[in-house]
Amino acid sequence: MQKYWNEPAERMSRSDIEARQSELLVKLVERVYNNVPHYRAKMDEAKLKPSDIKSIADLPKLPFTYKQDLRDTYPFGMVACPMDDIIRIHASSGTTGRQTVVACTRNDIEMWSEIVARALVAAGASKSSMVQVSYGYGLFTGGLGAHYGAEKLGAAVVPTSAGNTKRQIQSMHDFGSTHLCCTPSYALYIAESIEDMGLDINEFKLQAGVFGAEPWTEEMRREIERRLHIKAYDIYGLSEIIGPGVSYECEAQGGMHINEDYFIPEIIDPNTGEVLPAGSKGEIVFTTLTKEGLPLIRYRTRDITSLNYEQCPCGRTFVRMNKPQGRSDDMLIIRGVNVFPSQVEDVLLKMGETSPYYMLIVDRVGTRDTLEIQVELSDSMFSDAVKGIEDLEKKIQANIESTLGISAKIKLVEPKSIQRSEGKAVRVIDKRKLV
Ligand code: DLL
Repeated sequence: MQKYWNEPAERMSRSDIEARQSELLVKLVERVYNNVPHYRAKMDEAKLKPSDIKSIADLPKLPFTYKQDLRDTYPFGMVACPMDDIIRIHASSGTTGRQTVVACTRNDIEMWSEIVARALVAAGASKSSMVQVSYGYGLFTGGLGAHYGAEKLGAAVVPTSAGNTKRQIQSMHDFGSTHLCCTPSYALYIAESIEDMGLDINEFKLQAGVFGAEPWTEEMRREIERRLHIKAYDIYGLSEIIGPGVSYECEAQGGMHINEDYFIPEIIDPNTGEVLPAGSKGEIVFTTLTKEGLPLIRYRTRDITSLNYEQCPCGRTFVRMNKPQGRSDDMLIIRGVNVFPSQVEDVLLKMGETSPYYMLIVDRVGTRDTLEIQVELSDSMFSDAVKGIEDLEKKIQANIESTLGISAKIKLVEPKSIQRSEGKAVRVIDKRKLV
C-alpha cells in the first residue's frame, strides 16, 4: 500500500521546512505589501517595511488578520492578483454576519488538490480507491476540495454531495465505494440510515472515511468506526486558508499533520495575542505561504488547539495539531463556566446508554443562565419504564456536573426527534442571543 502521496515533502527535515518557510515568507510579505492596500496600510501603521521581515523569526512582528478584515473588504478587496487569474470563488457562511469570500488561482487549486491527495493517501486511499464525496458541493469548500484531491490521486470519484441519504447509501453499496468523505455527524447519520434500511454493513466495501469540518470527539470516532466497520480519519481546514486539507490525520490517528510547506501555524493567547511556547493550548493562527488569490498573514482562526512536535510513528515530519476542541466563538459561557458542546458529546458517548444525538438549550431566567440538555433515547431504552428513564436522567446530570462543573437539566427525548445533519451539525440553541 502506498504510504505517502509526496514523500519528499511530507518527510522534509525541520531545518528544510524552516528554510522554505523563511524564503517564502519574505516573498509573501513583499507581494502583499505591493498588491493589497489593506496589508500596506496595516504594515505602515505598525511602522514595518517588507525588508524588516527576513525569516520566520520575524513573523510575530506582523499584524494579525481577522475575519472582520475580509468582511470590511468584501467581496474581493484583499485579492492579491489580477481578477483575470482567479478561476474559483468559495465562501464561508459562518454563523453570524456577512459571508466571507475567497478566490483561488489555478496554482492555488493545484496546491489544494495536492494537500487533499496527501490526506486521502494517509487514510489508506490509492489510485484504485473509489471515493464518495458526501460533503456539500457549492460555495462550501468540502465537496469540491475533496473532489479535486481524489481526482489528483487518480481514484474514482463518486460526487454524491450531501443529502438524498437513502439514494447515496444505495450508490455506496452498489458501486462499492471504499472511502467516504463527509462531516462526522453525517457519517453517523449514514450509519443509522443503513441500519434503518435493513442493509448489512458487511455487504459494503467501505474501508475508511475522511471526516472534518466540525469538532468531533474520540468517542464519536469509535462510534463511527464501530457502526460503519471502517477507520475514521480527521481532516481540518477553513475556507479562508484554502478549505479541507490544511492538516490531516495519518494511520497513527494521533493529531493532524499540518502541511507546513504551505502554511505556518502559530499558537497564541487569544486574549493578548502573545505567541505561546510549544505544546501550549491556545488559538491557532495560520500564514499561507504560496497562496496567490487570497494570501493571509497571521489569520486568526478562533480554533482552540495545541501543537505536537514529537516524531510521529508514521514518519511524516510535519507538526501535528490536536483535535480542535471548538471555536472560541462557539464556546458557551454559562453562569461563568466555559462550556464546549463537544464536552457534552464526550460524556454521553462514554456512558454509552443513549443515542449520540443531543441539543443544548441555553436560556436566561431573570439574571440566571439555564442549561437544558436534550438527549435522544436509543430505541431499546425508549421502551423501558419511566423509572429507568428518570434514573438515567439523574446519572447523566451527575456526569455532566462532574465533567463540566455546571448543573444542567437533562431531558431525554424520543428516538429520532433531534434533527439529523447532512453538513455541519447544529448542537446549540442559545436563546440568550435571540433577545
Ligand atoms: O469546514 C473546510 C473543511 C471542509 C474542513 C471539509 C474539513 C473537511 P469552513 O466552512 O470555513 O471550512 O469552516 C472552518 O470549521 O475554523 C473549524 O472551526 C471547523 N473545522 C474544520 N475542520 C475541523 C475538524 C471547512 N477536523 C471551521 N475538527 C474551522 C474541528 C473543524 N473543527
